[in-house]
Amino acid sequence: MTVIVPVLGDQLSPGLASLAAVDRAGTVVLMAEVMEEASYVPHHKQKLVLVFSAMRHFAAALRDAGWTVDYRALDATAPAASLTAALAAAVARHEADRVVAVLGGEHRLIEAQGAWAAATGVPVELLDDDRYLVSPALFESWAEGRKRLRMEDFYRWQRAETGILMADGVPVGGQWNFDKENRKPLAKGVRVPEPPRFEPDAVTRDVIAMVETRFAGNFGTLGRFGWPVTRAEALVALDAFIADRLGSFGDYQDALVEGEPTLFHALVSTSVNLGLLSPRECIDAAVAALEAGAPLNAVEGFVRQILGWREYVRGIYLREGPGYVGRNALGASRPLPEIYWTGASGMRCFDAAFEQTRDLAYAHHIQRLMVLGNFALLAGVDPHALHEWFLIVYADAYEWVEAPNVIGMSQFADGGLLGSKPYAAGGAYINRMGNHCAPCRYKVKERAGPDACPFNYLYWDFLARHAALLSKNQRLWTVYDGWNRFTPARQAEIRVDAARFLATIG
Ligand code: FAD
Ligand code: DLZ
Repeated sequence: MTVIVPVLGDQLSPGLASLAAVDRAGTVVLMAEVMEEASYVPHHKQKLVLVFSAMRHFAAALRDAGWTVDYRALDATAPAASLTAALAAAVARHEADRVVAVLGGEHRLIEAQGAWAAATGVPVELLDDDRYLVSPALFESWAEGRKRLRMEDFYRWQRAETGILMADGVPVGGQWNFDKENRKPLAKGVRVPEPPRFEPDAVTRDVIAMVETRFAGNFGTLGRFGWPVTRAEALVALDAFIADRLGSFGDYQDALVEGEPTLFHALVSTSVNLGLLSPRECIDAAVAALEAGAPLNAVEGFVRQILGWREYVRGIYLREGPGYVGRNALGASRPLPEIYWTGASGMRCFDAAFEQTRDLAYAHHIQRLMVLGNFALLAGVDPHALHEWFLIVYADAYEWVEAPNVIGMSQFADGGLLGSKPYAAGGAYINRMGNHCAPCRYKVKERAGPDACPFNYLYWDFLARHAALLSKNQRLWTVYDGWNRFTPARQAEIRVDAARFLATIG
C-alpha cells in the first residue's frame, strides 16, 4: 500500500494538511519542477529561482525528517511536462494505490486536480488548504447575503472572530483602523534599515545556472537575487522586520522614496505565499512586538494587511471563479504599453518602480497601486494584459492574490466589487507621498503642455472618459465638481495633451 502526496511549489509547509493526513511509512512525497507551471506565464527569472530553490531545500528538509521524497528536477533527463503527468508517472513508478493532496491556489490548478483520479487511475483525496486563517466555507458564511463585500467589514469581523488586537470585545486602542496615521512621506533624516539579503548557496546557484540557460529570454535580472529560500531564512527575514522596521511600517506605509526600494515594508510575501512562513506567525510576531512597545498604528497596519487584505482577496478570488480575471467594467482596451517592459517612460516614479521590479522582482504596495497600476488605469490599459504583466514580474505573484489586487483594487475592472471608487490619482498625490518628482524630467506642478506631468492630464482625461459612470459615485462628486469648473477650452486642452502623450507610448 503506497500513497503519493504531491507537494506543489507553493505548499512548502511542514504542517501541510496532506502530510499531516498520512503515515511517513508507506508514503512517497512527490515534488516536480514542470514546464507547465514554469511557463503558464513567462515568470520573472527571480521567481523561477525562488520557487525551484525553495522546493529543492524543502525536499531536503523532508528527507532529513524521515520522509521518502521523489523529486523530479526540470534539468533531469525527461522531466514531466505537467503536474498531472508527473503524478500519473509517479503513481505507476511506485505502484501507488492512493493520492492525498492539498488543493492548489489557482482555479487553473484546482481544475487540473479534479481530473487527477481519471489521469492516475487511483482514488485522489483533495484536502482544503488550511494554511489560511479563513477557509472558503467560512468566507462564504461571511459573504452570503451581504450587499457589499468590503475588506474593512471583513477585517473587523475577523478581528472579532479571532480576538486579534481585541480587548474585552473592543478593538485595542479604541479604533479598528489607524490608516489616517499611515500616510506620511518619509521625514528628512530618517534612516531606512537595510533588510537582510540571503546569499545564494550551492543549491540556489545551481538553479540560477539552470534558469539563466533555460529561461534566458524571461524578464528580469538575477544578479541581486537574495530572497529567503528556506524556513530558517524566512524566519530571519521576519525577525529583522519586527526588530528593525515594524516600528516605522505604519507611518511610512504609503511613502515613495527615490533609492529606497523596500522602505519599512516587511518583505514577507514571497515566504508566506510559498508556505515558508504562516500568516498567523507573522501576525503573532507583530502583536508580540506591540506588547514590547511597538506603536499601535504600525502593528495594526501590518495585521490589517495579513489578517485583512490577504485573507480577503483569497476569499474573493475563490468565490468569484475563473471568470474574474476577464472582467473589464470600464471597457479598457489599450494594449500594454512598451514602457512596462523598458522602463523608459521618462516619469521618474514609473521608471524607479520598473527598475526595481526588473532587478529585485519586488515593488512595494504603493508603487504597484499608485504608480504602475494607477498609470495603466488612467491610460485605459486592457486589465487582462496588465493582470498578466503583474503575474509575470513579481516574485510573490500567484493569481489568487494578484488578480483581485489588479483586476479589482487597481483597475476597478470588477465594477466596484472590491473598491468603492477607482484608485486614480494625478501627479500631486505622487509628489505628496515622495521625492520622485524633483529629479523627474516632467514638471509635477504643470498641468498642461509637453513638460507637464502625464499623471496630471491623464487623471482628468480618465475622469472625463468615464464621467457617465463615475460621476454618479458620491465619493467622486467633489472631483467632478473640479472638472466641471474648468472652462471648455481648458478641458479640451487636457484631452489633447492626454491623446498626444498616449499616442507616444503606443
Ligand atoms: P508589506 O507591505 O510589508 O505587507 C505585509 C504583508 O501583507 C505582505 O507580505 C502580504 O502578505 C500582505 N499584504 C499586503 N497588502 C496586501 C494586499 N493588497 N493583498 C494581499 N496581501 C497583502 N501581493 C502578493 O503577495 N502577490 C501579488 O502578486 C500581489 N500583486 C499585487 C498587485 C497590485 C496591483 C497591488 C496593488 C498589490 C499586490 N499585492 C500582491 C499586494 C502587496 O502589494 C504585496 O503583498 C506587498 O507589496 C508585498 O511586499 P511586503 O511583503 O513587503 O508587504
Ligand atoms: C510558480 C511555480 C513554478 C514556477 N513552478 C512550479 C513547478 O515546477 N512545480 C510546482 O509544483 N509548482 C510550481 N509553481 C507553483 C505552482 O504554480 C502553484 O502551486 C500554483 O501557482 C498555485 O498557487
